[in-house]
Amino acid sequence: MKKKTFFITTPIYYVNDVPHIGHAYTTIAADVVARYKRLAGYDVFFLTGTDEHGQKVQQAAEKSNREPQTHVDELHVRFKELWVRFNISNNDFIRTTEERHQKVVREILQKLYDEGEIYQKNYEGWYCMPDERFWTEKDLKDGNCPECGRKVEKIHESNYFFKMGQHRDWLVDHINQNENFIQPKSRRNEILGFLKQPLDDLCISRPKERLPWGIPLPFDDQYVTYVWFDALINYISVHGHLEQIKDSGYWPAAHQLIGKDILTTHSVYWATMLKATGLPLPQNIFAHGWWTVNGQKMSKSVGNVVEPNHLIDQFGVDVIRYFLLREVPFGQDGDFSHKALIGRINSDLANNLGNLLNRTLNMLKKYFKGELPSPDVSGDEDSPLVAKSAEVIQEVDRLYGELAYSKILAKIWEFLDTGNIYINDTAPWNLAKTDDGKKRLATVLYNSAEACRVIAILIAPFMPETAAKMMEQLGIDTPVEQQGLDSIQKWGWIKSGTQTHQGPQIFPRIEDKVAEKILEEVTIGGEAPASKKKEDGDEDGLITIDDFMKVDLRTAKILEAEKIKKSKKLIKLKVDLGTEQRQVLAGIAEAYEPEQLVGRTVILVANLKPAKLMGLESQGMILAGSDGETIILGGFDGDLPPGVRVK
Ligand code: ME8
Repeated sequence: MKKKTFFITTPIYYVNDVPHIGHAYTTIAADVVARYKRLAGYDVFFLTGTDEHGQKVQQAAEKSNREPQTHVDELHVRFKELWVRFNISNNDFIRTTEERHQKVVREILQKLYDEGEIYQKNYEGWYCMPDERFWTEKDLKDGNCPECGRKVEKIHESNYFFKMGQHRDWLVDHINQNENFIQPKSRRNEILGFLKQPLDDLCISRPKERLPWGIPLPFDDQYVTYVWFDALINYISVHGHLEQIKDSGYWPAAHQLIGKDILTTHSVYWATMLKATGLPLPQNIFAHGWWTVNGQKMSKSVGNVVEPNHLIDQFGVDVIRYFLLREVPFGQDGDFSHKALIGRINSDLANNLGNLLNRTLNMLKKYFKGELPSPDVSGDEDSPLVAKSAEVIQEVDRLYGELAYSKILAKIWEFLDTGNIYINDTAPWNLAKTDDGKKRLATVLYNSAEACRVIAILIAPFMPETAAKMMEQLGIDTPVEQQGLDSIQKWGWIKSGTQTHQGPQIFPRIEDKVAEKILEEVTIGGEAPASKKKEDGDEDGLITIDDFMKVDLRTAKILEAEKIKKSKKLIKLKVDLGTEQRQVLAGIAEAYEPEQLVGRTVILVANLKPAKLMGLESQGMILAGSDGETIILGGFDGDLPPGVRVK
């Protein structure tokens, strides 16, 4: 029988961006569903990729003296590599500069042009250069771009327009009739609110003289295609020519996952483009929430962009995959903090998950030399365990329909608790004391091992490496993918006689001291210094003199210095800035004694937002150099009064 198909997508990310946890979030979320549906027997197509045209790419390429194509060929790899590290199981990776994509964009443009859905007109209006978007006077917010708040420019241009406005009533009906088309509900209402206003036609061209880096319009080579019109088509160009899309079996998509920032382009531009092209709309567009870091917006200028490679190095892939989807209900905004991450590792992963597997394997080793016994003697405690398994499996399946990741994990953890309670209630250590008890013990440990296997299958979409490790320790050679969801529909798949091997703890606890150290480091060093990016999003890492001058560096004289009791690294300083005194916490306690510091003149970042470290406010940061071992304060080889600007 032909398998049912299932197509799921992420946005295609701007190739200029350095991938961060926001991008990873959407991609991991899509990956989890793709993996689950494969386990359920679907023929899954999971697509991600990069958005490679447009002004920002052109400008960045110019700055680095390269052809745009060379530039994007190099940059897109950062996304590909990160997805490999995150075990993302995408079936394809589309790039908008590929010919397979461009030809479908041209095909659609030509079709819409021939059918009168695209027309040319003179346009006068406001243009936001960074966002590459046109706005009308009424759209502007305080005279600036309503989307990003930056300055707009008045533009007079002849351009091509897609007759988007005529589709408004139809689109409103479609949204009303298809409850799942836009999720969550709050976002759906937002779009319905937006569609109460008249809908403008969409400018889909940019004159080549202003912006050559794009797909030329097939009917006028003086223009290139607007980057969004080009990019959205990736979701279907991956399936081939227009005629092939319907036959591919993968369109319409089951889910298109996006962040809330790009909801309008997907639920309005994309929907009307599809309608005009004669293709069905995706079944679901899910706009998830926004991640902040320690309560702050992730920003290149603040330098708090969380760099996923760094997190993977420190905590492992599965921990990050788990945390991102467990911590925040999908659809709501979330805050990333190392503290919350460590909390989840210790409570959910080390205590609950690790504990059930360890206890089970430990007792199998102790009482049965690691060999799984036959379950011959059933008892009162068995049926609640088996019943809970069935309930959880069913509920998890239902929750996948809602993309309720956090609830899915909570549900799986309910079963974990049931497993741990089962062991407590049956008390295998007591059963082991008598011959009769030993027969019952065999059943209890068989069931515990089967519970571990069911859990491994259920968590596999979220934590594929962990699931594989669990299977290995349980002595099961059949890969999770081959066992599939079918294998957990009926209790008792695992075979008696299987030789289990207790291995190292799959999630060791992060001890308090280690946790404290990690937290201290991230507070002092910023969440991920390596990921600092320029405000304008360029990847060359160079800043202008104006950027540099934004940092207000001043000479500061240390008046007082004192160690902070609970911290190995921090020293509390009182510094004189000439016009005022400040309290500054510096991570230099391992290198300097307080008495060595008093009287020195150091360099202070005077316009840094105050931060709280160990409950104390730090009103600035002093500069020091470190090779990882030695820390040496920056200073001057002569005397300067406090408060002098350093540049
Ligand atoms: O918009 N929190 O690409 P993009 C959560 N190329 N998700 C975040 C996030 C955050 N702080 N930051 C980014 C584009 N994302 C276009 C898309 S699609 C045809 C074209 C995720 O690189 C989220 O999925 O700016 C968001 O929608 C996407 O990255 C934006 O990626």
